[in-house]
Amino acid sequence: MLLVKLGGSVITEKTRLRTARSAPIRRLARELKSVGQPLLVVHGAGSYGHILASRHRLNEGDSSPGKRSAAARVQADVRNLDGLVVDALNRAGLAAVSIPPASVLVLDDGKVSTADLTAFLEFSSMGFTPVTFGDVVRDLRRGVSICSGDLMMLELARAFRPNRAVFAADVDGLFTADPKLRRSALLLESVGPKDLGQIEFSDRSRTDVTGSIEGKVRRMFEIADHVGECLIVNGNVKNRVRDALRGRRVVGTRVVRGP
Ligand code: IP8
Repeated sequence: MLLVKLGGSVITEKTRLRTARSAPIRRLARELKSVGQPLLVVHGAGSYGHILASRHRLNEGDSSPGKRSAAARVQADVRNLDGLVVDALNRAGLAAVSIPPASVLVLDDGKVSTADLTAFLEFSSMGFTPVTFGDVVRDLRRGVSICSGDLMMLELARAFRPNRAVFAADVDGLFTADPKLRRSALLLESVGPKDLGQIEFSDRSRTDVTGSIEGKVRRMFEIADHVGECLIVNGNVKNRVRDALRGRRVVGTRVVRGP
């Protein structure tokens, strides 16, 4: 079993509301098909989720009517993006089925309270490719909150112990600083908790309601605990996701488990 997350910045124009990047979605769908192994696919929300979720502070609880409509709007938007991804995967021949987090998981103050992953197990054992994504979900304390695709990666990694988890990002991997801001930033071949000190995290990703890059990297350390290998690679480079999933040596960052 292989686990892959298609990052929101690869499959959408992150700063343009509800704008999908159709060509990369189609290419990645073909790459995933060509891997030829059972897959669990997760994707980010990109501009279908983060812009409105951050504008309406959907991660901070309270269920005023305004917030409720915004939550419903964002939930509908991420489903529209998911429809595009699932459609591309089906056209590529993967028999993709969508399993929205809001239907199978409840949070409590942002942490998982209950998760029923039976649908993933059963669809997967029939040869389907389950697809899930960052979503607006119920939260016992906050009313609703945001479940990131990364949290779904962790839940699936824990439950299925895949051989490999691959994160498709819009850069080559994790750098010592933001490579889009600093030309001297160096790509880290491997990163573990003890390396965090040498990374300069910028707060450029303010619209990212699911947290900072540092928080995402910390989540990856948790994921690395449950998988054979955990990698961040550039999803914009043709065949890199395919090769990484196949276990070939590719440019990227290997995330190693914590102590
Ligand atoms: O893009 C965020 O998921 P992510 C989900 O995986 C929403 O962090 C609704 C903003």
